[in-house]
Amino acid sequence: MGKKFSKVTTSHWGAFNVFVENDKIINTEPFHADPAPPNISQLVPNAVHHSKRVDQPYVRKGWLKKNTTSARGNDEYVPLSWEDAIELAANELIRVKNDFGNEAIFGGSYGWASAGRFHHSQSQLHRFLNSIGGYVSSYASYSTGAAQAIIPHVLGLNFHKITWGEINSWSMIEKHTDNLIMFGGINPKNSQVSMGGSTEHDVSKHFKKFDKMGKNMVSISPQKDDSPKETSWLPINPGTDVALMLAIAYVLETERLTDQMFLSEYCSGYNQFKKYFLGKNGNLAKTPEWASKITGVTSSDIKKLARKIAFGRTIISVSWSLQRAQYGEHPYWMACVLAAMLGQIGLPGGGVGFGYGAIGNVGKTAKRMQGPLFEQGQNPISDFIPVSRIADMLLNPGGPYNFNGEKRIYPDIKLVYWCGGNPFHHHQDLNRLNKAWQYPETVIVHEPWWTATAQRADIVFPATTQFERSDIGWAKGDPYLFYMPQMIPPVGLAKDDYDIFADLSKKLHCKQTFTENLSSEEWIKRIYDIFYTQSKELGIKVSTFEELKEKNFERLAIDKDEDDFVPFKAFRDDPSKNPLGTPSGKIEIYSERIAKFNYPEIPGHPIFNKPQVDKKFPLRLLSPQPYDKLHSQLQSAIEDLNKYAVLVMNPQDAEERGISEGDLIKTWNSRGSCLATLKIKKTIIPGVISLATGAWFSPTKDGLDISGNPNVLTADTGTSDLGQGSAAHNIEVEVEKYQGV
Ligand SMILES: Nc1nc2c(c(=O)[nH]1)N[C@H]1C(S)=C(S)[C@@H](COP(=O)(O)OP(=O)(O)OC[C@H]3O[C@@H](n4cnc5c(=O)[nH]c(N)nc54)[C@H](O)[C@@H]3O)O[C@H]1N2
Ligand SMILES: Nc1nc2c(c(=O)[nH]1)N[C@H]1C(S)=C(S)[C@@H](COP(=O)(O)OP(=O)(O)OC[C@H]3O[C@@H](n4cnc5c(=O)[nH]c(N)nc54)[C@H](O)[C@@H]3O)O[C@H]1N2
Ligand SMILES: [Mo]
Repeated sequence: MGKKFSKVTTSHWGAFNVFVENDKIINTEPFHADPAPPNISQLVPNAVHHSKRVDQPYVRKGWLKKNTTSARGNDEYVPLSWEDAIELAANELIRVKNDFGNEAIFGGSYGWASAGRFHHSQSQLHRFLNSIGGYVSSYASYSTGAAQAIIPHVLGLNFHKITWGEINSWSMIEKHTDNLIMFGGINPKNSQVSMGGSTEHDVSKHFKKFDKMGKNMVSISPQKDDSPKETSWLPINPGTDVALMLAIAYVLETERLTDQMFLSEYCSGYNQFKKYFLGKNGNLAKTPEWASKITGVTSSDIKKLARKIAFGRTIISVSWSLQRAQYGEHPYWMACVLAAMLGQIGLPGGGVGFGYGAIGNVGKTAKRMQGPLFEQGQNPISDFIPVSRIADMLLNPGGPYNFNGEKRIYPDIKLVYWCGGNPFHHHQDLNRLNKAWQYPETVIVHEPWWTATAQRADIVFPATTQFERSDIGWAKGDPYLFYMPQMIPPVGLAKDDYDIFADLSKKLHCKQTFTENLSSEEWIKRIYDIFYTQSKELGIKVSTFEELKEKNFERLAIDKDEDDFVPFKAFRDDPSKNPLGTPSGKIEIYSERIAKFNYPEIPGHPIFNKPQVDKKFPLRLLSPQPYDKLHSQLQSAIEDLNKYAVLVMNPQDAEERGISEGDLIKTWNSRGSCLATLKIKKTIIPGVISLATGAWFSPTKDGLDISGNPNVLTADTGTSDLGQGSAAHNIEVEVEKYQGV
């Protein structure tokens, strides 16, 4: 490290130049090859050197004194030396292991942490916990919990395999698609981000091109801003997409616009499903007139849309947000059914699309190769929870719950270990989580910053940020490879997660298993060398480790490989030779297996369930991803900019409530309340408001969250017994001008 230099690094929001002077990051600048660089990097210099960094290890006073009445989130912290902190944490891990077994340790530790293949926080924690005998893990993600459960039943494939394989690339859409029908939009704002990084942000560019080509692009969403201006907007009430899809199905069927051959050859159960939407056997017919009242889309618009998409090549695209809501499995199932009714699955540029734009690398054509990987080892404990059932688990040890056909029992957790995530930003109904969080005997957290989660830990280890260590940067779907150089020395007494676990593993007598006697530098070289050899075997030219270190980054020649890949083509070409992984081998419009689960909210085929309403709270709250940051990361720098949380509302709702642009607004429901600044926009439909995620939960004594975190309002219900996913979107609330100070 010199006195003054600049180098490139990467992050979940892409690559950027970092300028360093006297061991401080003083500036960042966009990466030359990024056509639309996110502004997020601008927060880095302030955030990294911020006073809200955890400067050394700490222990919570009440925990140290075994004071059971002192509450997490409302206590003081005592600074510790590294030696004492490691000793304390190691002894506590040993105690819990001996007294309760490893099945009392929860190490799910959901979160995005930072880019970098070796210093990936969750991998580090999981490898460490595996070395000490395992942990209760978590399954699936907040992003796509419901999708991960329903899609294998319907299409017989793992959802991630579809996202990274069986999907039309942007270039296939460009070449073949006529109708791009986007439920929940496709938003370049969200495509700024991708796990591990997205270097060339080009989603907006695609839309400009599609527009010139005259494609029919319809965004069906409560917010106009959910897709680029080149698309046409069909406003819809949140949580009602399935009603619209059913009415489209009704028109297709009654006007004989379905592909009968496709439905009989490639699908099972259409006839059973047909009875439901046509209104046989005591069902109500799902006519456009029926759907119009529910969705707010006129019946003539519904008919027009159905007739239009029946001709030409059509993609039914569903954003991830659609399934991050109560009953979120249904829109995903129904999107597959619509694409099947149109006979489009398996045709180039046709079928169904999940999560285009949700994260930047979906739909990119770079070869999906295995990147450099830090092995986590085997977890001897098989118990897990669906990821967003954390509060349920802590509140109901030994309690039963349903999940995807299984009757399961919640484990009795005594120790929670979190590294690289912020549950007090990301979980629903934070006041409930706050209660549940008091139950375990010990909570250990590694964090660079005093986040809301760090403030609720018993032992806090100060972690380095990605700028304080070197690593390899690589992401699925991205053609770039980075050597991420260390830019500055660790801030305060921070240590790398790896070194913290190495020290703990020594005390727990598993240092050899955890570290294999390698330093982090040696590990990085080792995992890179394996990647280098594997790439060579695949015929892909990559630099040696030393060369990459010298070059800082390189662009691999891997983009064109999957250009002409047609998802589900093998199945379409020969369904008996290449059946799907469903019980019938076909697309399951009706699923015997799901029907047998006997979940009232999700019978054997997709249905429309009315979102819960409460007259006391007439507005519906959406809580999408923030534009100017990644979740709650670098939030200390955002707070310094006096950028308070912003609540978006239609002028009609504002007028009815006598509130104006810039007012400080209290949003509340039966679960909690929070503050945000009002922004009035016609781009959101009346009756619906939007407050982005990303704040550091900061409740006052009276429980009012002044940070503006929508999760004090959201419901911790699970999408359904099938997926048990996060149901964050579409929550009932009311607002008023805040009268306090
Ligand atoms: N209401 C509502 N809530 C939601 C959603 C929604 O749509 N609506 N979306 C959900 C979704 S999809 C997601 S993915 C989650 C995201 O939730 P999270 O992934 O938990 O959010 P982040 O803020 O990215 O948390 C990552 C944390 O890791 C820390 N970190 C960074 N680098 C390191 C490191 O090297 N070591 C350690 N130890 N820590 C590090 C960061 O400081 C940060 O606190 O939110 C969910 N919550
Ligand atoms: N800048 C930035 N980008 C991100 C992230 C970030 O933190 N910052 N996080 C990333 C992560 S982890 C994830 S999982 C993805 C999430 O990607 P998504 O889940 O697709 O995104 P959201 O922002 O939750 O929601 C997108 C839009 O869906 C609309 N919507 C909500 N409910 C409904 C509904 O019922 N029907 C219809 N038709 N529309 C609805 C809302 O208007 C909302 O603006 O984003 C990623 N991208
Ligand atoms: Mo996510």
